Amino acid sequence: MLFGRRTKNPIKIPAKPVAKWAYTTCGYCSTGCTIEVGLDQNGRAVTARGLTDAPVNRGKLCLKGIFEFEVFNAANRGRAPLVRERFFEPFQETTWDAALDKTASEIKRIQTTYGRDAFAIVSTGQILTEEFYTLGKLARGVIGTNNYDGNTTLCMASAVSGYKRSFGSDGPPGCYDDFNHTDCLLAIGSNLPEQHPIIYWRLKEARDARKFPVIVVDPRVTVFAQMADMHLPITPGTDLVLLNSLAHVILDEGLEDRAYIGAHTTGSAEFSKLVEQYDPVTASRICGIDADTIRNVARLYAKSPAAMTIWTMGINQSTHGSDGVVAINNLNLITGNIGKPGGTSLSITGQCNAMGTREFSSCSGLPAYRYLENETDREFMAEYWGVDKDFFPTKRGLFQTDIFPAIEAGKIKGLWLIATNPMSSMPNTPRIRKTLEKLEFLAVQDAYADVETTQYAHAFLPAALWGEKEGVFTNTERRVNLVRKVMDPPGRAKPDLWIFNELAKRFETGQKMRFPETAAAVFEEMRELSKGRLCDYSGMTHDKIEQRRGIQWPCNETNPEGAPRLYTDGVFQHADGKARLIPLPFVDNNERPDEQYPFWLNTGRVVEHWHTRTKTGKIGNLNKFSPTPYMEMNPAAASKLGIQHMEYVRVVSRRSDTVIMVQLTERVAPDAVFIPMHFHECVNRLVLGLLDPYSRQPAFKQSAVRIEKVTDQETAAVRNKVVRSY
Ligand SMILES: Nc1nc2c(c(=O)[nH]1)N[C@H]1C(S)=C(S)[C@@H](COP(=O)(O)OP(=O)(O)OC[C@H]3O[C@@H](n4cnc5c(=O)[nH]c(N)nc54)[C@H](O)[C@@H]3O)O[C@H]1N2
Ligand SMILES: Nc1nc2c(c(=O)[nH]1)N[C@H]1C(S)=C(S)[C@@H](COP(=O)(O)OP(=O)(O)OC[C@H]3O[C@@H](n4cnc5c(=O)[nH]c(N)nc54)[C@H](O)[C@@H]3O)O[C@H]1N2
Ligand code: SF4
Ligand SMILES: [Mo]
Repeated sequence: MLFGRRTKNPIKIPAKPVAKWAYTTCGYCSTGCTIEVGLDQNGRAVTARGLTDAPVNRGKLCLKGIFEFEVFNAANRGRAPLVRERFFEPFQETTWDAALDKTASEIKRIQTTYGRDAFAIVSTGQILTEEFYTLGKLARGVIGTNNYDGNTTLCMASAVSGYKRSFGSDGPPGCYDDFNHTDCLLAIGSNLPEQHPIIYWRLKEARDARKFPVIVVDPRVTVFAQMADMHLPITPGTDLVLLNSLAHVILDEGLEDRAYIGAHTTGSAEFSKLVEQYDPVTASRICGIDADTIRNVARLYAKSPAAMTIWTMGINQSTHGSDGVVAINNLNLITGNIGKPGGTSLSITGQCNAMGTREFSSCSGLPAYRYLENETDREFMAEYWGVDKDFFPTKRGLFQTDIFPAIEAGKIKGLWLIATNPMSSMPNTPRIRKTLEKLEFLAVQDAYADVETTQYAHAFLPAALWGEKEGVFTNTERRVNLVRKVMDPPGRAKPDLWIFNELAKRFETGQKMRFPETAAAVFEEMRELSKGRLCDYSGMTHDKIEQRRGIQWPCNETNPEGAPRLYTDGVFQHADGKARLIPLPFVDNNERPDEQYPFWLNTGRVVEHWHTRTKTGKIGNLNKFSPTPYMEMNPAAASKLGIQHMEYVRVVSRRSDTVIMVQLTERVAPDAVFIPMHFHECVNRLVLGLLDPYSRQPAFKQSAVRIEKVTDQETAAVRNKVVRSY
């Protein structure tokens, strides 16, 4: 292929020797793109392309998807199980039998000595749904600890909690096709072009065709804010005030959908009374958006025949995360914008299978949106799995963010981490280090042997990655898509499903229960027990999913091809079939900038990197665009402190400090800085992470810091390279 200067030194990309294209689904973000991996004659992955007839991505991929096939040969993959007696000793390579025997016997020892809940399990949003379901069966039916959760508490917990409070169930009601029908799009705390590039492309195509207004609410001038019709640079952590005020204007000016409110909601009187207090002038003093803009946006939204809201971590990762989600739902309920084309509350999910864990992992309850608190659900699952129903706890246990303090307090003595790296991703790294040191036993099950959490592990279980195993992922719009096996795992690494099954065999009840070996057989169980539930998979099979290039649940006899939207009939999942309008008073409880710590610290992502960089840090074509940590700082603020572009500075919070390179940019306000989350021993040393009272999700986006000049620039540069590069 030839590019650019055709006559003088053209850039030549040699054709790749592809013998076979293999179908699979991207393992990074929740967009859910279908990928074809090109294999050469020796079965080596040499290239990738987006599948043209895939309904989500229509032939497109973002740069992470394009280079994803390189993870198969990346450095430091886990190839052999490792064990050791104490975490400061060197690891010994061992057999799978020995590593699994040790893990099982440590689980039993800890549970016998300290009680069943003294052993905790924290999983992820990044393994296959069949694996989630099997892990749930193992955790709930065999091991029987109630301290079982996922990293989704850092990510989607507020969305889940908000959907449950408003609609009576989790489950995003909208889809990407809503962009093709909407007349107004409000995007809150989401940087779609960098974090979900292909969803953004879908939005852009729809907007180019129909020219509807896009309003972006974000304290930072993101790429998304730059393409918006209106950018609302909100004061950090005050979205709830803005949303209450939008509702105030709508009700005050009689722009609400009375008929919809009357037929499909309860609680409107209490709700109206609360939002009366949030007139635009009062609200503007708190949220920093002027009163006229609030009125303008409220009118625009309410007068649009169909209006929708999307949001991501700017809402969820806040002390008002769950309330923020409910407030978005309130806005859409009072304007009749739920379940109709272009009118919806669509939470943009994060990890490739954050939805799969919500549907089937049993982290917060039992499979297919069943609850531990519900006797009928407990009976059904106990019978289905062949366990005693009284073996199940009667309410959910600790969230991830409460499991770590429980370790600190000595209540939890053993931990099993599956596909998550809390050493880098949890707030307050120094405290997490101290916490992990206290464990009597830590098992780390990860695809990479150099994941930071192994520093404290007693057993390392090397796992197969995406594309080295088979099963399904569910994306943001409830579309279930298939990951086909493209490649064998390296060395002796094994699929997570195999590891769960082998561990189950080491427990008495596990030997009696059914633990099918293949993902297709596990999928049969999921189909069966989801029949008649909201997340109904009963009309799907692996082959049908591949043929259709993904199917949106519910998929059953009524909807054999799946359904694009939920709640189209206005019947919700609360017992009375109505949605709740919930009054949400704003309580200002964040750590705020003050004289000692005068800057807001905001954190998030860049397009090239994935979370803690275990994957993208080793892929040359991604890492080279963003090789070192950096901090965005406003030039006006920097000049006051005498700080130059590209200089190293020390950033200090009440927790700890870090040394980092400064990038001067007006993307951030003079009283704010932004640091990407991707680098180890970096931003999460500083973050406080206060928890939302409903979802227990940390406020990663709001902390206070001060910035100090560093005189010895050379040492800072060397240290930076040693600690944070691969
Ligand atoms: N390239 C890449 N893509 C990813 C990921 C990745 O690591 N890399 N991770 C995936 C995952 S798991 C997730 S959860 C998603 C996250 O996707 P996003 O949520 O879109 O990404 P973030 O950068 O974390 O945060 C989004 C925005 O929230 C803004 N924000 C901060 N504070 C506030 C506030 O108080 N109010 C408002 N309204 N906005 C605020 C930030 O300025 C930021 O621009 O991305 C997914 N996609
Ligand atoms: N400051 C700050 N911190 C944040 C955030 C933020 O915005 N700001 N965002 C939070 C959010 S939204 C999220 S989702 C978390 C993410 O935080 P983590 O989940 O801790 O981050 P990852 O790097 O994605 O870790 C996943 C691990 O799973 C491994 N892995 C990948 N695939 C497989 C597999 O198939 N099997 C196994 N066994 N292992 C596998 C990878 O190698 C990697 O080590 O970070 C949170 N932390
Ligand atoms: S947009 Fe997300 S799912 Fe699609 S290729 Fe990029 S990382 Fe993969
Ligand atoms: Mo996330």
